[in-house]
Formats: sequence, structure tokens, C-alpha cells
Amino acid sequence: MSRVLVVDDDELVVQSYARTLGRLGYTVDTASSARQAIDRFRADASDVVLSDLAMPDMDGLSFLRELRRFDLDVPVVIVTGAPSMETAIKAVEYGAFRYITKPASSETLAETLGRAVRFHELARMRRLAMDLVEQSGHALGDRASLEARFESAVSTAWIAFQPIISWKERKVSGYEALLRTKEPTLLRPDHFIDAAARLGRLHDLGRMARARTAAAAQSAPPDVRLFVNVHASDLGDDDLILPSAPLSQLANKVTLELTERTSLDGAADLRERLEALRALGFRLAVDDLGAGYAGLSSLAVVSPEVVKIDMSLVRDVDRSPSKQEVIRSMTRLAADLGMELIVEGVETAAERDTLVTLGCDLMQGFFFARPGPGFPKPEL
Ligand code: G
Ligand code: MN
Repeated sequence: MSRVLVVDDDELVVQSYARTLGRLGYTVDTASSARQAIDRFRADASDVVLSDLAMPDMDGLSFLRELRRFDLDVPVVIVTGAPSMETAIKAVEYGAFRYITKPASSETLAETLGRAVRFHELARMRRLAMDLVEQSGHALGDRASLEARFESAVSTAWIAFQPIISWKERKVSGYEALLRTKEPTLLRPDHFIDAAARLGRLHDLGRMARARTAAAAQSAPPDVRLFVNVHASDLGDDDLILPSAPLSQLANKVTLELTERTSLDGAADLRERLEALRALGFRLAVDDLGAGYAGLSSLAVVSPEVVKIDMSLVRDVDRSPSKQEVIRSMTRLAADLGMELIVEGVETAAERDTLVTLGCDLMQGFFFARPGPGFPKPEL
């Protein structure tokens, strides 16, 4: 038997729905406020929720949003006296299943709830199927469920550090800070960042990551430099160039990595902002060099102190004369320009040894140490 949770602040309305739905064969739970409904639902999930749109403690849309933190699939049917286009659009965005107007006839309820229950079953199957093929992380979902997953990802976010070593000196030269989360559907950093982008929360994410990096850096070994990734969109965030921001306090230890993967062309007053960052004491790196973005090279615009060679060029470099030639030239050019060069993604001794013969010294990759909590010590 299917379970329906009826939420309305009007006791008479609740009783009337309960009778009708009981006759239709549903097991009915009731709640007289949104808060109570959330508690009920968490204690014992129902198959479908029938909710009033206007309630004193929480409106129907906030209720939907809150509910989605606990359940991404349960269909919610919103009942309202006066529908407006705007609320209808919002309701759909937050994953309302359907919208019905008061007073709802027994036939309408039967038909709507019947479909909702089947939909729920389908949604559960779809999730099951996605888990089977391990794609749930990238599934779009509705906005409310994306928000719920994003919030969970933010609240369980942590910073991993991966050493960058100097091979000549056999010592750690710095650590790259890498954003990680425990939210199972957003484990891949690119999915996490995608979610932020879709929700318009990139700046929030960047601020959080920088603040946590600054906090974690308090326990860094002395004399190591820190490398911090900055998304192209962060360049437009005033927090990045704010002298009182947590990371700005450590600026003279920090190199900001700007990826070559996305274009910097869109960033407003880019040159001024890069100037401001340098004035605070930050150094700048162009990250993922050679990763295939075809637009104007950020090298010319940024004129970085550091370049990081993308791991696609490093992979199997010992067996690819053409990759060797490219890296040899890059190493020479960087030296001529007074830029530091770091090779990323070194996974084998053969890659390391080849890179050394090509003139590389600063290296990073699983071969030395995987990113991890604290400041992992590399194999040297
Ligand atoms: O784009 P960026 O260079 O910031 O990406 C760094 C990412 O590369 C991190 O997520 C890190 O876990 C990953 N990484 C670091 N070292 C290696 C490596 O040796 N091999 C592979 N495949 N990935 C690596
Ligand atoms: Mn990086």
C-alpha cells in the first residue's frame, strides 16, 4: 500500500484529505506544519507528499527545498488556492511533481497521486540503474536536488595537499592545495565545480576553498610554498583581491594557478586584477599548459612566474619522442623567460628519469605522493 504525507496548517483540510485518500486506498500520515512534516518524513519516508503552498512556518517552496535535502526523488504535489506563473515555475524548478488547485476533487487526487507514486518508483529505478553504471555523480537532477547535493558537498569539503618536489635537491618545494568533498555524488572535483557553476555559486565555492586552504596552511611545514587553484570566474570576485581575505594574509607564500583549460578572455579588467594580486604578494602560474584549449594563450596575458605542464604531455613521455621534444623546448623557453617550470602527473620512474634528462627539476605526481590530508611526505 502506498503512503502519502498530507501537509496543511488547516486541520479541517487535513482531515478531509485524509478521509478521501483513505477511501482511495492510501495509508495517510498528516502534518500541520512544514517543520512537523519534515520530521515525520525523516522518521518514516512516504511515497508521495501532498502539500499546501502557503503555510505560516515555511512556504511550500522552502518546504520542497528542505525536503530535497533528505530525499531527492519523492514526488511532491503542491495544492494551492491561487496559482501564479512565478510560483508554478519555481515549484517545477524545485522538483514539485504537480500543481493542483483548491478545492481538489477526489478524481483529481486519485489521478495525480496514482501517477506520482508510479513516477517515484520509476525515479528509484533510474537511480538504481545509475548506481549500477556508476554515473549518478554526473546526473543533472532538478535544481533542488542539485542544491541539496551541493550543500552537502560544501559542508563536507576538505583540502588535500600534494607535494611538488625538487629532484635536484631531493626535497619538497611546495604543496598544491586541492579541493575535495565527501559528498558521494560529487566526488570528482570537476563535478563539484560544475554543480557550483550551474547553481551560480562559483564565487562562494572559491571563497570557501581559499579560506579552508589558509586555515589548513597554518600546519604546513615551514618554508614550503603553497599552490592554490583559482577558477577563471574567481578572477572577477572582489574577495580574491581583498587584502583582509584569509589567503591574502599568506600571499607571499602563495602561487595562484590559473588554468589554461578555460579561457580568461571573459574576465573583466583582467590586467588590473592580476596587478592587484601581484601587489598583494601573490605569484601567478599558468596551470595545465598544453591541455588543448585552443584560444588565445593565457601566457601572454598573465606573463606568469610559474608554468605547470599538463599531465597529458607527461604521460608515457619516456616512450614518445614528440612529447620529449615539446617538453625540452618548453623547459628551455621557460628558463630563458625566467619562469619556473613544474611538470605534473608524474606516475612512473621512467617518466621521472626522462623528464630529468629533458631539464626538468620541479615535479609533482602520484609517483612521488598522492594528494591527501595533512601534508603527505613524498618518496624521494
Ligand atoms: O588541473 P590541475 O593540475 O589542478 O589538476 C590536479 C589534479 O590532478 C588533482 O585532482 C590531482 O588529484 C590529479 N593528479 C595529481 N597527480 C596526478 C598523477 O600523477 N596522475 C593523475 N592521473 N592525476 C594526478
Ligand atoms: Mn593545479
